[in-house]
Amino acid sequence: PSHRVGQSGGTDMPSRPIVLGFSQLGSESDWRNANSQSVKEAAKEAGITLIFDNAEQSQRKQFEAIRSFIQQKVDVIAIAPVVQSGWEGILSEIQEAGIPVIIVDRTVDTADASQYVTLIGSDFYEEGQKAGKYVLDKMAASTGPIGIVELKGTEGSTPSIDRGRGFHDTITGTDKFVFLGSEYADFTHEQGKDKMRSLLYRLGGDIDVLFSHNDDMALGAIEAMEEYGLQPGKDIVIVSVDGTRKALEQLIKGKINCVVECNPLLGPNLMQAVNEIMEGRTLPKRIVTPESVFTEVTAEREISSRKY
Ligand code: GYE
Repeated sequence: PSHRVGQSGGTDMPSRPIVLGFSQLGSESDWRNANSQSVKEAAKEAGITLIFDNAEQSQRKQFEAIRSFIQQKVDVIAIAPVVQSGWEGILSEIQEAGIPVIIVDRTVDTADASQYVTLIGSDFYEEGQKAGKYVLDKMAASTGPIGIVELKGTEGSTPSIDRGRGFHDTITGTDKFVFLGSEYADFTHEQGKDKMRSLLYRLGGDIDVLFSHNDDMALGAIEAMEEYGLQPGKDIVIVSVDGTRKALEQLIKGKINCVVECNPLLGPNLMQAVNEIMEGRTLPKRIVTPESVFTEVTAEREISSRKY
């Protein structure tokens, strides 16, 4: 309601391009790079001037970028937040400057929902549930005990918290599954490999299932398993999230068993929201992206049209 509206809205006003400041949290994964690319392309297409900042997984750097957007008097600020806590102060600073905020991808756990206009992103809890359901089905014939390990993403980030909860809520209650261990691996290939290596060292042949919170970590884990002398996808069932081209390739090869899709192409949705805010329209508080699940059977069909 208190938003600055319509530099480009009035009919006799000379229109200048809308300026959007986007604080991207990092470049840790293929998903993230596809997301950044999508935002840049969509801005160009919409004729919106984009000021893009990559915070390299640092919340402090996100605050610095946002303060510079405020100084530059951008029209709208979009934030893809690295972790979900600690945003209230900076969101108040933006609010005082009268600049509308769009949260993209991950969420912020502010108590005051008026601190942002809308949140555009996926339902990570549901993604975790989908991963859990796959494991239940895949292991239906086995009597257990089935040992599960988890490669978690960034500590305190919404996708890691919610995917973990969705997965655990789906699996628990069935006592044939045993959670053997989990490690944070920051959503990167490198750490996925490192942390899988230590899980294997610690637990070895007791591991039957890996739930990886993203594809990059799963790809790293595959390398660690092969070095250890195990066959990924056979000796250890692997379920991952995102649906990048590289992961779908491994799915076709049978080294990953299931990939739950998370759609990074949020650019067009974001630009539409920016335009609507500038036109003074009211937006829904939450814009959720529809997504599916890929297995060996469906990966082949999907991969031909994959852009990332
Ligand atoms: O799954 C992961 C990335 O926030 C949904 O972040 C995003 C996640 C995505 O690093 O690959």
